[in-house]
Amino acid sequence: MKGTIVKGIAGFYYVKEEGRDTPAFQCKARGVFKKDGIVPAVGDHVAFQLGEGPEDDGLITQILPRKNQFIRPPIVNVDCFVVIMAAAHPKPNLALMDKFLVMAEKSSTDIIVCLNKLDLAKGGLTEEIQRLYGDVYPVVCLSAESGKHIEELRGLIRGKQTAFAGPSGVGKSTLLNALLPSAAAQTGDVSKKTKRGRHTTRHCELFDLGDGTMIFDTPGFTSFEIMEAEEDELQHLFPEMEPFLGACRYDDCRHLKEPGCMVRQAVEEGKIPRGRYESYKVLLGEIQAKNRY
Ligand SMILES: Nc1nc2c(ncn2[C@@H]2O[C@H](COP(=O)(O)OP(=O)(O)OP(=O)(O)O)[C@@H](O)[C@H]2O)c(=O)[nH]1
Ligand SMILES: [Mg+2]
Ligand SMILES: [Zn+2]
Repeated sequence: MKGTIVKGIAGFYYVKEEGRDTPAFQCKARGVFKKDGIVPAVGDHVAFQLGEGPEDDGLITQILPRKNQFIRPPIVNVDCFVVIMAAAHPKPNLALMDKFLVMAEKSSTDIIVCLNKLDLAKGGLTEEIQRLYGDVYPVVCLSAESGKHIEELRGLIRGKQTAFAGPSGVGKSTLLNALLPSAAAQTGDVSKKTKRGRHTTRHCELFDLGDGTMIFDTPGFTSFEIMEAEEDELQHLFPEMEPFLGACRYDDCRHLKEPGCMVRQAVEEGKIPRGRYESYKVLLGEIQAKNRY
């Protein structure tokens, strides 16, 4: 039988059979993977056998090759990232948004930019998000709480194993519940004092919306892994820079202060949003600082 790991608790893995609306089977994974250094993870596509009796555990016999994998949170096979920020509470952090987008680009997934808490959006924010990202990514502005525009998102993630990325409190679990009420994922308010989320979601779980659409609920990504990008790779993780690459005077141009830089010229001419270019510079600085150690 073929299926997908949707949850892992204390040495047991819960495997949902492919294309069936039956509950997940409780399975063990025997030593075979340990010797290859592979730990089964939520999102894994596996081959498994049922136990002999109805009370017996199943057995995972094979883990199919992974498309990508993440450490924090420990999930694999992400087809699509919905990078989420809130219009307020917590207030939007575009630099962080760009960091998540770079991580998603590096793992070669589809990408959707999502502004949640549309009901709290003030003057010009949605236009600003559209201006910054609309040329390279699908942008959805919605309210998970009222359900406004969530069908637009549902259409974009159909058939994909999708992860929501974004800081605590932006509404990842609320959005999952809006798309799939039976998920009944726990949500938490945003602290009045620190204006931050409370890290409500503690475990990774994958929910089945039918039609091959699956959504991970996760505790949120740490931006740590992003810095595994190489210095000269970063420029390729900003799709709007791509048309201008290779035309700079110097082959190894980092698009900072070098003369004859076509990327900087494109920024001056308004062909690349300045905010995105500023994020590129910040991330490049972080990568360079890391490489110095
Ligand atoms: N006003 C408003 N509040 C929302 C909306 N969506 C979510 N919230 C609220 O935002 C708070 C945080 O939502 P969660 O879904 O727990 O956020 P999360 O991103 O899953 O947070 P972590 O699990 O901590 O990473 C909750 O109080 C929600 O009710 C929305 O569209 N509008
Ligand atoms: Mg959550
Ligand atoms: Zn350049």
